[in-house]
Amino acid sequence: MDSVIVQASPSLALVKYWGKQQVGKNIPATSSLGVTLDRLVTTTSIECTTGQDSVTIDGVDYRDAKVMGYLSFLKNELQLKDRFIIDSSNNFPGASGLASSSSGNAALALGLSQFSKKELTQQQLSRLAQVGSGSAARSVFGGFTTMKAGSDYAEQLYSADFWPDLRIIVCAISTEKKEISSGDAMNHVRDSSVFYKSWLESSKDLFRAGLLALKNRNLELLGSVMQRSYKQMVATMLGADPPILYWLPQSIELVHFCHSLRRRGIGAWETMDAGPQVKILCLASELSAITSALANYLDENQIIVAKPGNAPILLRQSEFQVNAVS
Ligand code: 2P0
Repeated sequence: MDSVIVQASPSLALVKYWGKQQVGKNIPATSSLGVTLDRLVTTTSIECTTGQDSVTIDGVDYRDAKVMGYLSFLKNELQLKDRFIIDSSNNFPGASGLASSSSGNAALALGLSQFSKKELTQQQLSRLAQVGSGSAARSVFGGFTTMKAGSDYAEQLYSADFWPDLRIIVCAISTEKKEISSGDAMNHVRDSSVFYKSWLESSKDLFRAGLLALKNRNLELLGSVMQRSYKQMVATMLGADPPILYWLPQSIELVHFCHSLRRRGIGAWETMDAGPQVKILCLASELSAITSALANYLDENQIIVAKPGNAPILLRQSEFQVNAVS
């Protein structure tokens, strides 16, 4: 039977995509800057079947309207008549704010594209992935990426080796599935937040400042931009009606933890997304000081140290010609 196995890693936003110009294709209202994380991996196997399409994520049947709609879209775009058994698993908590939708949808787009006769460029693949999830457009690339406001694809800015001593500490505070998805939260914020318009304005400066900080590999500058980006994003949620709050007590504890390290001269720069998890950027030279201190708050298995990672890869395919992504 024809099958593929692909792996992709999530894209963490340093400057946030938060809001859509167009909902169906996830056209972003703000420009974002992302980094693909190496240690977090989604592995997706896809095989043809004579039965019905099925999708399993982390062992759970996921045949909901969003996932099946995206699958139909991909099959249509790739002119695939087959039916598929799709089984995806994350080596990190899914749907809890660790960007599993970015890696999951990028893996699905790459995997299914292998069944088509089309040779896709990475830009075409990014376009396909974005329809699944905005952030998935960035996950199609390794290293550092941008997805500009109004665009239907993301681009790579720098490869994974651009900043060798950058580390990203992922603090998995909770494994609970979040109550409201990122997409629903974005739409709710757009429709009801008193801060949404000013967020769209301020995010333009944040994107420009983030690009400059990254170009100069200036962590202090990048960290200060990240601070404003995630906190202003959260402010739009607090300004919605009813407000949305993803943070848990431990999220706030870790935000203060990072602030106090910085007061002591240690560069621990946190960011957060649509969930309670905290991610901390630092330099390799300060990693052990930060992780030792973190051990007072989290168990070892809640701390994942990542580096900038690579683009999705094809692990295995059988019985058909593979079209490489060029
Ligand atoms: C990001 N997030 O830039 C932002 C920051 C969360 C906060 O993209 O609706 O699953 O599928 O396009 O990509 C997570 O939302 O949302 C996300 P949809 P997605 O990474």
